Amino acid sequence: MRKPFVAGNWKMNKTAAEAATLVGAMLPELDKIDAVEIVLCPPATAVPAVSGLVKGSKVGVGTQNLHWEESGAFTGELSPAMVAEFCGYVIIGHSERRAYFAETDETVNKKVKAALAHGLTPIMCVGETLEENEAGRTNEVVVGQVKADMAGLSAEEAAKVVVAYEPIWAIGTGKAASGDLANKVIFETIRVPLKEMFGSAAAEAVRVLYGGSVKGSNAAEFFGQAEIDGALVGGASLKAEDFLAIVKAAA
Ligand code: G2H
Repeated sequence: MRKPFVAGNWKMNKTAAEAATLVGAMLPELDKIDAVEIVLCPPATAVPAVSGLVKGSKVGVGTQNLHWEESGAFTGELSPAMVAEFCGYVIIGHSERRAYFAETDETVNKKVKAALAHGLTPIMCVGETLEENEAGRTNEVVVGQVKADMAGLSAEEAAKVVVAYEPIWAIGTGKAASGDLANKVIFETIRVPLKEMFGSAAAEAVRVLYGGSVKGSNAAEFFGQAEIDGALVGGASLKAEDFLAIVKAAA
């Protein structure tokens, strides 16, 4: 049995002060929910504040990126140890980073390995563009990402990765994939390749999330699917009542 997992990706929203207000509004309710692993991923400047506020609760914290090197002349970057000082999780390879910040499967793979080496749980994002989807290339693209992004991991390491399937055409557009379709894509392009790469036990242990316009009103449709273990939530994670509704639907 895989424990349901819901992460809020706040993207570039909320100052540290605003983050504290949001956490204050939802933490008491979130902390009552034992059945779901809950993670908040604020922007880096709000991470210390959020991490301090959730201390002693069941809620975890993650950053939205990290660099694979230990230290050095990498202006603007965060090392794995810097992230691990405050967080247990890190989002890696989000489609916005791939599209706007030149993230590639090679850098995603380095970041996943660096995160695991520092005891961080990677929330590794994959997904096809609208163009690839319409050209019937979804399976080829997502299988390629899974294989390249998780290349060289041991089965034990692979089992710790949380994979988020985010069809790019569904991100922030209000146009979510249907639960049935997301389930089918996840089985064919994530679960099956993971089994080939790492064996059944590891493949069955990996939590796979759906991401892309998840809301309180459609969350249950995704969480009712056999292959979907939770959600990576963007826009709806910025309001306490919306995020709570999604986490409750996963419980
Ligand atoms: C996809 C998702 C969170 P949203 O990017 O990663 O965002 O829920 O706003 O579509």
